[in-house]
Amino acid sequence: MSLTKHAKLNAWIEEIKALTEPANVVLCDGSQEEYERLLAEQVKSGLATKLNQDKLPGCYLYRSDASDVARVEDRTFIASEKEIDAGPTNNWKDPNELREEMKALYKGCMHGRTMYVIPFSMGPVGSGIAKIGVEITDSPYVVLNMDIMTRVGTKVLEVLGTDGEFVPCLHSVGKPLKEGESDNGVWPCAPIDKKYISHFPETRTIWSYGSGYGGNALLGKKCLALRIASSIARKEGWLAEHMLILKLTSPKGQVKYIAAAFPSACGKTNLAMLIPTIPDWKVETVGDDIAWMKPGKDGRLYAINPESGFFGVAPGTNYHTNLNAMRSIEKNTIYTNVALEADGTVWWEGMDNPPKGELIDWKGNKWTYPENGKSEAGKEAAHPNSRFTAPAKNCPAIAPEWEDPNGVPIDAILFGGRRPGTVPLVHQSMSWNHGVFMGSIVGSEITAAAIGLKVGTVRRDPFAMLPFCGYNMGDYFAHWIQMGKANPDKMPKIFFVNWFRKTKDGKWLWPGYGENSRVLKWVCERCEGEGEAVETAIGYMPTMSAIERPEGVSEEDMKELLSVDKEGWLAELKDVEKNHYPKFGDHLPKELLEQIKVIEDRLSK
Ligand code: O2Y
Ligand code: MN
Repeated sequence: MSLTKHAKLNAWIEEIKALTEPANVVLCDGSQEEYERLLAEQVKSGLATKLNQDKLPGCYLYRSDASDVARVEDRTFIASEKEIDAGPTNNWKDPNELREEMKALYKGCMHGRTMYVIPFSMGPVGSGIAKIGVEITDSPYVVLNMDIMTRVGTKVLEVLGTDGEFVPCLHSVGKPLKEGESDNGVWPCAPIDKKYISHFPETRTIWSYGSGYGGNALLGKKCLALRIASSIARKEGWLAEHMLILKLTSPKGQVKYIAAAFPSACGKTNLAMLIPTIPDWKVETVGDDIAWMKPGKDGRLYAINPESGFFGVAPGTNYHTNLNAMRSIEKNTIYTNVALEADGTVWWEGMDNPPKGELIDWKGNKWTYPENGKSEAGKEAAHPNSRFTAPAKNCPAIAPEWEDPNGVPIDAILFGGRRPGTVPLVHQSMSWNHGVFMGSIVGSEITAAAIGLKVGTVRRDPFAMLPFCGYNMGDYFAHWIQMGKANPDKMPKIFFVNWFRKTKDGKWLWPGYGENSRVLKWVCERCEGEGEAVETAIGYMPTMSAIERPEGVSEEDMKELLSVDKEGWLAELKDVEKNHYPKFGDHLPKELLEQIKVIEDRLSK
């Protein structure tokens, strides 16, 4: 009997069933009963641990295989028909060859397992901005996490109707079970050279094999909401971005919405949940990772958070760095690869207090807190990429309109990175194209020679989209430029922020965290046509009195934070011109090269 009313979906389910040969097939309804039943099965099988239900109600812990702990960029492919359409920054494979290669792996890969069919919506169900996906997976962990991170179930099928569009997302852990075999409490996955995270932009399909972890397996997130959606957005005239969304309310009650893109390790989740230090300002969260922004009838960009949960990094999260995240993960949360306390609570490096006693680390071994309080690299109790999956509605600062199907109108876009030198605390672009230039040069300075780059050089991550752009990044820049053409006056203002500026002797110049609200206040004022600013060679910058100094920041510090480092910028522009832009060849829009010239000229005056 057919599982749904949608003929194409039914045919796809049958095709995958015949290919992967599961023991049985379940259509997920997204109900609480289904979620709890699955969790109970997972605890029974030894794959999940029920945490202390008095202290962490509804919370569970998973430990993954040691080889399956993060996104695998080397094994992530954009299989466009033409190689040039994947561009210089993606791994390309011929789609037909890749399909054959993967079909051989998928053949019989679900033996002994249940094949789950998960209809999900990225964005509020039925929203004009939302997209529907269907993930077929043999991983109950994926079903549970998708339940938190996306809107799953019957309502999605109703919107899909008999012929609605959906993105087929196929996933298998790549570990078929022999007759009578079970996982025996061990996280199933395939070896690294058998892992594939594949995207077929022309057919809008996703095939993932061999990993059960995070972005490799929860296919709504990076695969659909960024790689496939960015390619769709280019064709349809909107933007699918790796951006948080914030709502700010001034003491006068004026509301501004800000989207912001930062490379990893720049405190994106902390900014998304910031608690302001400036009196009577309110900051609320709309999203912490992804923004889909579409022009509305009035020409403004309206953004939705396509997700419904947070998949955040645990280490470093504490009541000081991110109170709202800590509150969000006190209930109904799935923890992955954090350490377990004897009382059934969790611990990770960078928590507020040392552990209460001996722990079980993320590998399942006994672990004792080192006397100097510092975990040795590679011997942490919690894996550095350990995660929490928590419902967004748990967040005390979630904005009431975070599920508005129409989205929220974006007033400002921020770009940023970890830049100890050159880049000031904040500067505002002079035009849309100047803002696109800012996005295109985003990056963080290399602090350890771990990745084969020289310490002190900038590792560029344009728009924080390097691993997530589903097509040629030169064309992506051009798409951004194009987006500014229809209604230039209605587009968000663009800013570049840098919370990570240091003195020459290595002292932080800016305290960051809640104090960043001072910079956000200036951004809001600029959007109102207010906020004292001076025009400089690199853009508009706040005057010395425009941003009130936080405690501990001297006038000298502030001067340095708000100065234009002429030599540094000239070197930056040279680096962009010589080492960054040439990668994009003739797909690089001329408007970006023009920006280099214009800024160079202004600096040389
Ligand atoms: O390691 C993973 O699989 C997750 S990566 C991730 C998760 C949440 C938000 N952002 C990211 C990212 O890599 O940008
Ligand atoms: Mn992210």
